[in-house]
Amino acid sequence: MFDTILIANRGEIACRVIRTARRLGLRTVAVFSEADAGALHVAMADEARLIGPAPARESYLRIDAIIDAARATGAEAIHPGYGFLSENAEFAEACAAAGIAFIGPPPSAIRAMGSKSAAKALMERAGVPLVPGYHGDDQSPATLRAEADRIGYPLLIKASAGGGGKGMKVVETAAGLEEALSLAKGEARAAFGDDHVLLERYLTRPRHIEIQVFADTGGNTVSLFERDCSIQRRHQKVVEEAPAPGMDPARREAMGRAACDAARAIGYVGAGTVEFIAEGETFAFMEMNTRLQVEHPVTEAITGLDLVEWQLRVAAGQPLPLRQEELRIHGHAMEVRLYAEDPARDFAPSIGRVDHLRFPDGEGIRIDTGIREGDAVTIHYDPMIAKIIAHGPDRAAAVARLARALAATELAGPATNLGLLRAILAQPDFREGALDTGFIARHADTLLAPAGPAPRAALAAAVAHLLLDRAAAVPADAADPHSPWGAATAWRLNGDGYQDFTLGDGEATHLIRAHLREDGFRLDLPDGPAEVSATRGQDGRLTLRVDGRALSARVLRIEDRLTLFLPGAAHALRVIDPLAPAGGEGPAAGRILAPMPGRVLEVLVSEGQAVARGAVLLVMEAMKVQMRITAPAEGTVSAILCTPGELVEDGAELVSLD
Ligand code: MV4
Repeated sequence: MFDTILIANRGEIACRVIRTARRLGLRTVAVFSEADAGALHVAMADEARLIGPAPARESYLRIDAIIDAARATGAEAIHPGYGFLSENAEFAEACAAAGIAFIGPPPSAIRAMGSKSAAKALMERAGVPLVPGYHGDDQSPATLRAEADRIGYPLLIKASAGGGGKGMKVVETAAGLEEALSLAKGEARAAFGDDHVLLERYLTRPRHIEIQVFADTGGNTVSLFERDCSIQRRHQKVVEEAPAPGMDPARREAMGRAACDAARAIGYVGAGTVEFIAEGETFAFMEMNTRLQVEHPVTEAITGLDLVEWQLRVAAGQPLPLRQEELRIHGHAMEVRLYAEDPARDFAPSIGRVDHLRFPDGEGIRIDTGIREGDAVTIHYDPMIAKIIAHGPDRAAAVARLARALAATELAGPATNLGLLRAILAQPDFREGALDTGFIARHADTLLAPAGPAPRAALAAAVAHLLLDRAAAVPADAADPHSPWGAATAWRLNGDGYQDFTLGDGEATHLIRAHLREDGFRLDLPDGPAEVSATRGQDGRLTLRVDGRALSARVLRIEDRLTLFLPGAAHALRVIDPLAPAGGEGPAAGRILAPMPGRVLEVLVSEGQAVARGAVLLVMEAMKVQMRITAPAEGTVSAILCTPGELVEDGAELVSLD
């Protein structure tokens, strides 16, 4: 086994690799960019080396800088994690040339899966099932037309060099073929510099089922069973689970065998994933990911294994610790990916400091994260904050544990997809295991519904928090803990009977009067009065009774913003000071600012133009996502302060409106 390994990655996967290496007694070296000097993976490693500025191209993708760091620290092996250089054959070769073990497959295996067409041809020869289609070199219009008519419609055109759904076009009927081909080829040329396409029969309600494989250098290859990753949004996985709902032993064995055949056909070594598309009884090879995947923890949960330990053993030349017949599935596991992205902005990445972060630690719950409270999510890297993984004796137990964990997760700072995750887990079809890749789009109206108005309990908790804060502002008498001033219950504060609070809730403003009572207070809430009592516990949580119902809540205040964590939901409110001067509310009025650093793509308005509320003013690109910047109110464009193509800082003024 190695003495020292370097982890050429960041975030949760770097932390996760370090944890196993540490358990096995290995010394760990982290690399980091200027943006990550204070990151968790740097703090966890035994040693850390700065490799360049924040942009990945200048740091985590710098092969030379990483090899230099390994040489300088005496690392004998490099774990690439996922993303970045993990599927880069040149990096694997550079490691070998430097006499450093690459903890991953041979470069030839990475290359074999690089082209979709070539991979399909290889898989066909290895007897791995494929979707009926055409993946030949002859790209002449006559051949593509003849092949398309042979395959039948609906048909799917894919870029040979593509991945992740880029350059895919569905053709419904023969009449649409030529136009779709020219669109697909144009996109493929622009995105990959290669306009080769392949044709496949289009499956309309497929499932994404993938097989985790492992191979050692001695020719042993095993399947660690399947994961179902059908719950995706725009080709981004959101929920992953193992085993796949409805999988029977015969099909599992057939898919496991096909995946091992695929791995053997390319001389695979290490951890890999063979992706299949499944519909009804059939399954077909899609692609192979030649790395450890984000969702590997669900496989670890059901097999009881540590896949990073297996990777290290295999890279050190050891045989696989178990044979196929020794591998078993224990219970069911499910993972969700918590992303910093904003549902109100079509899930564009959301950045900023994570002001508050609490994960539960219930039975069967695992949290993989590289972020601590106070850390920032930046534009430079993937916006995943954490993976939340639940394991239980069966699927219902795993879902229940995961739902409970999500209900107890508290995060304030960047916007997140936590509401979507909770909604998916509550969805009846999901609970029944009726999954396919169209699930989120089909249920968009319920899953992506905007947050409604704050419920009574949230308003009550907000007012209770503000009352208790005022009580706490009275100097406490440390020598007399039983002083009525220290017991922070509202009715002791003053004798004038009531206090008023103004809370903003989205567009609405609520004036809430709190009448002080012997044992709490009565609130005049928008939909009627409520009897409330509240105490604050050691951990800062409020224990409330609202209309006789007990509940626990946490209220977080940052300036005028209140975040309320109630069981299973968070609500955002604003504290409004009715005495503050009206109008000119802060810096935002009339000034349209860049919400994050990025590039201006297009300016859609001109000076002097009248715009309606919600009108698109310009389009920006940030974190690889296009975002439309809209008018917050009706007005007239008084100045355009940016130009298409310009790189702008976070908070830069883009347009001003009168
Ligand atoms: C397909 C398909 C339907 N029919 N191929 C999308 C990404 C790429 N890896 C494969 N993809 C698909 N290929 C045929 N012949 C539907 C998809 C697809 C998809 C696949 C897996 C997971 C999510 C998906 C979402 C949309 C489309």
